Amino acid sequence: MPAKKTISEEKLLTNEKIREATDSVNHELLERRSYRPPLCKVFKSSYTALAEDDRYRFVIDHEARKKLPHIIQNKVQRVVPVESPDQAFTFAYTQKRNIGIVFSGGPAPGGHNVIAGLYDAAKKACPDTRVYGFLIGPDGIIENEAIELSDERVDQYRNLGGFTMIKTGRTKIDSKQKMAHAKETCKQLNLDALVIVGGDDSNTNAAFLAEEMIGMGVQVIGVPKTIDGDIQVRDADGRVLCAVSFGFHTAARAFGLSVSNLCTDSSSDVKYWHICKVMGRVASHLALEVALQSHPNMTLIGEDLADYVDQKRLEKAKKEGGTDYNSYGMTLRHLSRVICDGIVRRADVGKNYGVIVIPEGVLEFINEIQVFIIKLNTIIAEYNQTHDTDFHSDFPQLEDKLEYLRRMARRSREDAAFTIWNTRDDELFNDIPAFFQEGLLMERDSHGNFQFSQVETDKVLMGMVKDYLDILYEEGFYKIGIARTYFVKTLKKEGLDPELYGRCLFKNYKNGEMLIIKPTIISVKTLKQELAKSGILSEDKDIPAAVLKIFTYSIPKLKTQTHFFGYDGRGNDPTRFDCIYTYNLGLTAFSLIADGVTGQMAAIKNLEKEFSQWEPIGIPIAPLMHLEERKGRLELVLEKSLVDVNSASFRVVKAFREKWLAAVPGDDDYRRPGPIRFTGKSVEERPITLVLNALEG
Ligand code: FBP
Repeated sequence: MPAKKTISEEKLLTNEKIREATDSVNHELLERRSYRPPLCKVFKSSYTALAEDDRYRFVIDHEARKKLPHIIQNKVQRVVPVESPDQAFTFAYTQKRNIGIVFSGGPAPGGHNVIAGLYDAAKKACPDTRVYGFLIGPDGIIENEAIELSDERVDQYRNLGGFTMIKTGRTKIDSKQKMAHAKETCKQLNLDALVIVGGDDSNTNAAFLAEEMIGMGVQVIGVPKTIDGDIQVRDADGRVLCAVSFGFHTAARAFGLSVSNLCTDSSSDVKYWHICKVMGRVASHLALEVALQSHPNMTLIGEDLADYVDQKRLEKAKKEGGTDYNSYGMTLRHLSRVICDGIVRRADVGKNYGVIVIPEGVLEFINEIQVFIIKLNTIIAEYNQTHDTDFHSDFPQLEDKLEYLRRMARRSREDAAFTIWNTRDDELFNDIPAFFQEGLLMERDSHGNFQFSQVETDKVLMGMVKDYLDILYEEGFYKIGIARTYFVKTLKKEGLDPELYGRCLFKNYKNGEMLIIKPTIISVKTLKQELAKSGILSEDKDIPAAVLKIFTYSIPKLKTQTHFFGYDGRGNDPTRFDCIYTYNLGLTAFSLIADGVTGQMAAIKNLEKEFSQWEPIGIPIAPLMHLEERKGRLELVLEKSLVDVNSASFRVVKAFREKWLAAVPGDDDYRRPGPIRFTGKSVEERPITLVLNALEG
C-alpha cells in the first residue's frame, strides 16, 4: 500500500474544514445566543407600574420585625402596564440610573438571562443607564470589583448556562466592616439600585442590604436562584407566589437524563447497581423531580424519612404505658435496611441491578446525624468565639479534632458537668468511619451551612447496605432468583430430573416463576448437605455440574457504581423554561427598580401554568425570614421550602414506588425524558413537580 501523505501541522490548522469543526463558536451556540425569549404580556407595554396586592398575608417573625423595620411592612406588588403615562411618571421611569447586579451562591442555569433582561429593560428605558456586574459574587461589592456591561458582553452570554459572565461567590456580608465596604462601593459607583441574584442566604443578604441602604437611596432587589428549588414562596394562606427558583428545571432535566441513561445501561448489562447522589443541600426537590423524570428503582426523599414513624415500636411502648420518642424519624441503620430490602426483592426476581437516587442532603433528615451536625456546629462556633481564632486552623488534622472532642467528653465525665459533647456522643462518633467523621467536622460555608456536597453520603449509606447484605446472605435471605425455564433447560441438558432437584433446591418450586434457592443453602457444602438430605446425592458423589451452575448463578455479587450529579447540571445551558423565566425575571427586577421599591424579590406568579398566565410580581423579602440554626446560633434567614410530603408530586412518587422498584419478573418501568431540546416541540415545558402540585391549587 502506498504511504499516506501527511499534511503539515500548519496546513492542518488552516484547513477550512478543520477550522470549522474545531471552532468554539458552533451552530448551536449561535442559535442559542440569537434566541429572544417571549415577554410576559405586561412587558409588551413600554412602561410598567406597581400595584400593591393586599390579598396576601405573611406570619412575621418578631426578630425580622426588630432587625428589618424599614422593609418589614412591604407588600406583594403586581407589575401592571401603564398605557398613557403622565410626564412625571415618564420622567421618573426613564431617568438615567446606575444599576449593579451580582450573582451569589452556586451557579444556576438562566442567570445570564436575568442580566440580559435587566440590561435590555434598563437600556430601553434610558440608553444612558449604566449596568455594572460585580465580579466573583458579593466580594465584588465589598471590594468594588465591577465591570460595566456592554451590548457585546451581554449578547455573548444570552441563553447560556453558568455564571461565567461575572462569576459568582459565596461571601456573606455579615459584619459591620463588610457592610460599610459594600455601602462605600455603592456610593463610589453612585448606584441607584443593586440586584442580588441568589438563594436563601443571598436573598437574606439582599434584605439586610436593603434595610441598611434605604437611607442612601439605594434600592436592593433579590432574584430567586438555586437549582435546589428550595425557594418557593407561599403566603400564610398557602397561595403560591413563586412556585420554584430558576435553574431547578434545567438541573433536574439534566440529572433526569443522566439517571435515565444509567437505567438504560444497567438494565442492559444487568450487573451494576448505580448509586446516584443528586444535589440539593437540604431539600430533596431535585431528587423528587428526577424520580418523576426517569423512574429509577428507588429514590430516597429526605423529608419523607424525617416523617417516618415506627408504628410497631410506638405501639409496643404504648402497651407498656409510655411513649418511645425514638419511634419518630429514621435512623441510618433503618434506612440502610430499607435499601437492602429493595435490592433483595429485585434479586429474588433475578434483577441484580438497578438505580438508586439519593438526595445530597439526606443525612440532614436522619436524627442521629442531625444531632451530630448541630452539636458540632455549636462546638466549633463556641470555640471560635471563646478563643477568637479558627477551630479548623487550630486543629487541622482529624486526629487533633477528635482529641479535642475526647477532652470535652472526659471533662463532662470527670466534672459530672453538662457539656454539649458527652461520653455517649464520643462513643457513637467513634463508631462511624473516619472519612465520615472528617466530613461531619469539615468547615461550614460562610453562611454556616453544612457542606453536604463534600460528604460521601452515598459511601456512608452503601457501606452499611453492603454489610447488611452480607449478613442477609449468610442467613440465606439474599439470592438471585433463577427463571424456571432456564433451570429446567439447564438440568435437562445434563439429563437430570428438574422436578427432583427443583423441590430440593428451591423454596418456591411449587409455584414460583423465578425460583429462589432455600435459605439453608448458602455454600457448596450446605448445597451438598441439602442434596444428601433429600436422598438425591450420596456424600461421596460430586454435585452435578448443572446444579452447581444454578447454585453459582444464585449467589449475588453486589457491584455498585457511584455518581454525583450536581456541578454538571448547574453548568448546563438553560431549558427554554429557564430561559424565558429568567429573562422575564430580569425585566421584573427593572420594573421594581423603576417603580422605586426596595427589599423586594422579583418573581413570576403562575409558573406552573401556561406562559400566557405568567404574572410578574415583587415579593417582600423581610416577611419571609425566620430564625434558623447557623454556626451554633439562631440567625435570621430566608425560610427554605422543603418537599411537602402531602403534596401531589410526592404522593404520586410514593404511589409508584412499588411499580418503579419493579421487583417482579419482566421489564422495568424506566422513563426516558430525552435530552433537553432548545428548539422544536418539547413536551416538558416545565417541571413535572410543578404541574402535579398545581393540580391541587
Ligand atoms: P445555592 O443554594 O447557592 O444555589 O447552591 C446550591 C448548591 O448547588 C447545592 O445543591 C450544593 O450543596 C452546593 O450548592 C454546593 O456548593 P459548592 O458550589 O460550594 O460546592
